[in-house]
Formats: sequence, C-alpha cells, structure tokens
Amino acid sequence: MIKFYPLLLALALASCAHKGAGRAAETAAAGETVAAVHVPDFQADSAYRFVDEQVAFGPRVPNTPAHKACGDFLAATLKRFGAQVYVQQMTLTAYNGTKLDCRNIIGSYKPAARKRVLLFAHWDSRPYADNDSDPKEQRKPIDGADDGASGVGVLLEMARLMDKQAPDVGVDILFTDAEDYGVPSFSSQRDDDNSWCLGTQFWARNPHTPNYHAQYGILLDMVGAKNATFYKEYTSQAQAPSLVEKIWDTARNLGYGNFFIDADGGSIVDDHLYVISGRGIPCVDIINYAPDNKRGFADYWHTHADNMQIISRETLKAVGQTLLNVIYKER
Ligand code: AHN
Ligand code: ZN
Repeated sequence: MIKFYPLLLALALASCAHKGAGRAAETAAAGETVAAVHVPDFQADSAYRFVDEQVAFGPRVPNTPAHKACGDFLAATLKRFGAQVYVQQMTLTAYNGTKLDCRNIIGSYKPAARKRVLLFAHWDSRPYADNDSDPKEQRKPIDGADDGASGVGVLLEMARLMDKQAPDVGVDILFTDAEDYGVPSFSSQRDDDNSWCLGTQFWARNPHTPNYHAQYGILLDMVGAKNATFYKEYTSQAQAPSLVEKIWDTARNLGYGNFFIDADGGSIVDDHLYVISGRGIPCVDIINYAPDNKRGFADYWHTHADNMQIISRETLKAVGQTLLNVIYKER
C-alpha cells in the first residue's frame, strides 16, 4: 500500500482539478481526499453461465460445427454488449499441415480513447486429451471448460458490465483462436513452441486496427478451476513487472490472496509472448500454475477432466473482480 500512496495522492489532486461526471470525492482513512471510483460488482453466476454456454456447443476445435457456432455466439454476444466488433478471418496451418479455418474475435470499448488496455483469452479448445491416462481417449477433443472457456467467460461478464458503465480507459477484448492446437505428446514430431498460439501469432502480425497499441495487456488462461493458484509467471515479471505487482496487490487487497500467490511461477509459452514481441505491449499471463506437478499445470490439464465439474464460481469471481478493480481505477 505504501508504494501506491503517491499515486493515490496524484489521483486525488487530478480529480480536484476537474471532477469527472459521476465521480465524487470521499475522505480516506488517512485524511486525504481520494477519487472515489465505482467499480462494478462482478457476477460470478453470470460468468459461470457464459462458460457453460461455450462448453454446451461441444469442443471448440477449428474446422468443426461447434467451433463455428461458438465463434458466431461470441461475436454476437460482444455486439449485444455494445462493443465495436471486429472478426478476423484467417486460414492457419497446424503442426501437421492441416489448414485451420479460424477467427480472432475482438470487441472494443471506447474505440477512440488513446489510453487502452488489452484483455485476451483463447476461445478454441484442444483437439486432444493427450495427458489423459487412457490412451484410447487421448485423440478425442476436450471440453476445455477451464482451458479456453473460463477466460472467455470472465471477459464476457466484464463486457456485460462495461456496456452498463464504461471505464475511463479504452478496453479491447481479444478472443484468440487456435491457441491449443500445438504438437500432441503422442506425436512423433518434436514439440515446437510456435505450434501453439497460432491465432495470436497472426494477430500480432496483422492487428485488427493499423499499428494497434495498448498501454498493457492481460491474458487469462485457465482462470476458472476450483482452488486455482496464479503464480507470477516468468515472462510477465520480466516484461511487465509493475503490472504484475498491481494485479497481485489488488487481488490481495480484495481478499483473493489464496488464488493470487505471491511467488514466482515458471516460464510459460502462451499468447502473451507474441503480443509482447510482436506489438511491444507489456503483458501479464494469469494462468493456473501447479509448481509441484511435473507438467507445471493441474492434473485435469489436457485431459477429459477439464469439464464443467471443475469450474468454480469463487475462482471466476476472484479473477473477474480483480480485473475490474484494476481497469476501473485506470485514468
Ligand atoms: C505449452 O503447453 C507449450 N504451453 C501452455 C499453453 C497452454 C496450453 N495454455 C493452455 N493450453
Ligand atoms: Zn491447453
């Protein structure tokens, strides 16, 4: 808290200079006047429903009817929540040469605002359960309730709330495709880091608006499982250290320190890497990390256990409310 004291004071002075509509001044415990920000209340039931709706389409694997239907649903839902929607259609090539018919789906709030924040999550689900213990099950696609649908569910709930009351900053929600089509463990091919995150690699080279930039980005990946633990991921700390601290401090102050662990996580190949390197946007990856597991992720990861049974409203709330507090305090 001490660390952010000068910032709070600066905000207070700024709000005295010209008071924004609907923003009152209130007296802080220490006696100084600080800007009173109304942060919306994240509705966990609503987010849970958004996760369930995606899963109900079936596995969202590129080139399947479920994937097509879910993509249509996501674009329509962002429109319904007042976003300016961009749909980026692309043909991507998977590790095995398969051409994938894919879409990145973007919803923008305050598209003219100069200061912007990028919030992103992948919406596709993995075509394989290659970590499943039963070899016969490994070639079947997974529900991806957590791995995919949870991050999108949190962001749809944020979109619903931003439609009712927009934050000061511009916000771009990016649903990335083909994140999870990477080389499976049963393949004889060597794992190639670049076989993951195909939609984001495309977007980083061809953003939805020319020279797209944002102040920072936050990636949500596997943010809905019961008892999830979010550690401070390596590249996030290297490239966006102050943002990591801001998010983890915010979570702790809201009482979510049991989810947002104040400790180093591993280095993870994920969508944020390409947004950092391709667009120069500092990004943080909020991802359920299991430091004691051999693969670094929870037991359900890339198995058929990644279904609605593991989704917890408490986890969705912790992530969603933390993000709302971070975003609505930006000026
Ligand atoms: C790798 O497995 C290389 N990275 C993890 C990225 C990921 C997959 N996140 C969800 N599914
Ligand atoms: Zn995955």
